[in-house]
Amino acid sequence: MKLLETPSMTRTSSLRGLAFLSAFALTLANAQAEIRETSVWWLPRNVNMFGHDVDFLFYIILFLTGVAFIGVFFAMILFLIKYRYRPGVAAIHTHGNNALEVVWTTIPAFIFLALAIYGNEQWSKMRRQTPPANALPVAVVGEQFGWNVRYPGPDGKLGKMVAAKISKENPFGIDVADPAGLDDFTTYNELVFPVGRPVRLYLGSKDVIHAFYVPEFRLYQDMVPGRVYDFVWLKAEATGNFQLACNQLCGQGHYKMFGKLSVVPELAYEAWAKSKTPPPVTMTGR
Ligand SMILES: [Cu+2]
Repeated sequence: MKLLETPSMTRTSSLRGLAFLSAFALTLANAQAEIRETSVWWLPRNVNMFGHDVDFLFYIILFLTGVAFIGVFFAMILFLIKYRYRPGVAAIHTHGNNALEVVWTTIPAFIFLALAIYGNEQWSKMRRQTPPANALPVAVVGEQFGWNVRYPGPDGKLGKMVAAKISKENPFGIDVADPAGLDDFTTYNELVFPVGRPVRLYLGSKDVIHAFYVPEFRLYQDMVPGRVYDFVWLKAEATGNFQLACNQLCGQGHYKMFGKLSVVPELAYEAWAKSKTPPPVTMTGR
């Protein structure tokens, strides 16, 4: 193939490469211009009540692995120099040291066990605890490629969601027999959460597996079609603008599947909710 390549062909392909690169750079620039507000080089700031424990675990693991990394490399470099080949010096054969082996196996085993127990405890705090009664219920249903969001109306209650009823016409799988759903309002790719108040999520999917992911909440949850996940909740501790990103490769438009998420004071949330005209009463619940 190389032999058949003419100079003009090479030029065309490098031009095409250049066009691709600039398109890629443009996409990146666009992504940067989005509402992401925190660092891309280190952890984004944490605004969720549960995030502190996640970060704590992250830093402990980073510290432990950092110490082990430095120790291992230090010993390796030291040995490389100390036991390098020198004329006239014979190599020493060793069968190891049992006591040392026991020590460096036991210590990491206990560290792993402690991390597993601690991590499990944090996990059950986040996902197995019943959400507080004053939590704002918000339904989020992923689809190719966007987020259907449903908020309760003045009654504070969401219509009952039934995974089996989720369809094109009824993205939330609303049970029409439930009057609580009549005053609900919906948005698309737009979420507003009140600060300092727990938010209980009802997550679902219309088509394929999506994932609810907000880095600043340290929150990730897969949404498998056929299920409604009602055990995920959070409490935002600070206001700001964030991105709800889909974190499960869900098709060709996956990259553009993000929602604008703002955390605002409770009063601002209420004003926003009031500004959303409730839809006329329909039997599909949309
Ligand atoms: Cu997705």
